[in-house]
Amino acid sequence: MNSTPRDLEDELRAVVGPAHVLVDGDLRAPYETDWTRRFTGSARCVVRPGSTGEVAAVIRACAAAGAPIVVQGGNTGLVGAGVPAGGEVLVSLTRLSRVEPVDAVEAQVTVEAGVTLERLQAHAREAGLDFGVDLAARSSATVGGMIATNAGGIRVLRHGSMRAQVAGVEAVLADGTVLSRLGGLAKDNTGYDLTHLLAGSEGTLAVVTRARLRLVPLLPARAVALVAVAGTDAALDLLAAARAQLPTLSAAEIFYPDGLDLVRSYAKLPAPFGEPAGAYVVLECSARTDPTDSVLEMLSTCDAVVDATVAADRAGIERLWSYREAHTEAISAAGVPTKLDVCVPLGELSALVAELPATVAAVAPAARVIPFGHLNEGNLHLNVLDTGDRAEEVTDAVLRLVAAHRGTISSEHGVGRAKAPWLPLSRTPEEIEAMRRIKAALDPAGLLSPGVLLPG
Ligand code: 2HG
Ligand code: ZN
Repeated sequence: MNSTPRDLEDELRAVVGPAHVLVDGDLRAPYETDWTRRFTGSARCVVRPGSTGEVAAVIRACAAAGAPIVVQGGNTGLVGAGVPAGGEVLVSLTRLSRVEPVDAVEAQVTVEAGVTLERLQAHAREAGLDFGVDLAARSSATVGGMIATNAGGIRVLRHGSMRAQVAGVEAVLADGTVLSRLGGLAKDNTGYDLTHLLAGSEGTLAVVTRARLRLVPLLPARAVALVAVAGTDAALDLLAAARAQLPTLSAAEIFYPDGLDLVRSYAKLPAPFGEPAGAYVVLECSARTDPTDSVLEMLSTCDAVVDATVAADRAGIERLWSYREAHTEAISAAGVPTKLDVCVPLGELSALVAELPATVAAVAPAARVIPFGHLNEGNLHLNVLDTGDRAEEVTDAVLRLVAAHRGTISSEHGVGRAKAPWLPLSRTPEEIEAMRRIKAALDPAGLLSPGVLLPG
């Protein structure tokens, strides 16, 4: 027989201490709504374990009570996977915040799941190394959440996404079993790669509690160019020139005039150029020695460049990046956006961008779509504002358009609750069935993140 709610909360208090079981609505509230204010639901309670052993005991207690669980890191997710749909026990991992010393010979480090990206970066840099993934939410996003979503960000071009950085994990299964694989061997062909299966599983298969992460060389000399171009096709010509001529290229990002307007009024930034342009590209090169000359040479020979400004000092670099990185906050300040994080082959990018306004207008005439994102991967963040009560219709129309352009409905934010109904646009019935069988094998009672990823 299932325990009563009272029994479970008492058991959880016995595991983590009374101060770390939040039942009161006011205390739960910050955990119950996502950063965009788009997803919200009440948790049965919030539990804050402080160690892997406590996570395992919490999960065992929930499993015995038949209580569903949702796991949360820094609550910076954008697809509703880290907030409750209603009634789950919310397991917050922010107290798992220990970092081990950097292993400089292996260029690896073991950290707990609740460590923020910013802290991981600082820790690696103190040891003369760096972490290969970087993204705008670095001050809050946590390692566990970044593994669960297989986060991407602005350096995928150089180092790949989160999965590529993870050499091993420690994780708790739905019955409380702890899997530990933190040895970090460079080559290990001993069967199924459970680590990489958990990367991108969005909390549906296990709870990641620690990770062994690869580190990359620290490249302190940077040069950033903000480039005005005529439109998406010209941006792709610039990307091709940058890829061919700049071996130190570490980021290539794109945004458009509507996004620039929002960012300028939100962040009080001046117009970057005398004349408005059709699109804007941020290029960054990172190296041991100043890469500015090679950036300037590439820009001076590329016909796609209409205007450009280059910075190599810290303040200038931050200023140029802020035109791109402030998009998320500027858009949220203007309303609650429907966020569609998609990826198409680069050859389809221009057509997708051109067709978006009419596709959105056909189902939500008042809506406006603000595209921006990671040019190198063809990964656009389509943020749609003013959808009114038509968010679902907009999502459907845009994701079908993306699929028609041979794209994927999620590029780096995950599927979550937001896009689970549309998973069949990106995965075959056979693939979805295989995923269901994996889920059923590892979480037969369906307690971990119900409603996330797999369509209902
Ligand atoms: C980024 O690239 C993030 O800045 C957030 O992935 C994207 O806000 C978004 O839609
Ligand atoms: Zn992104």
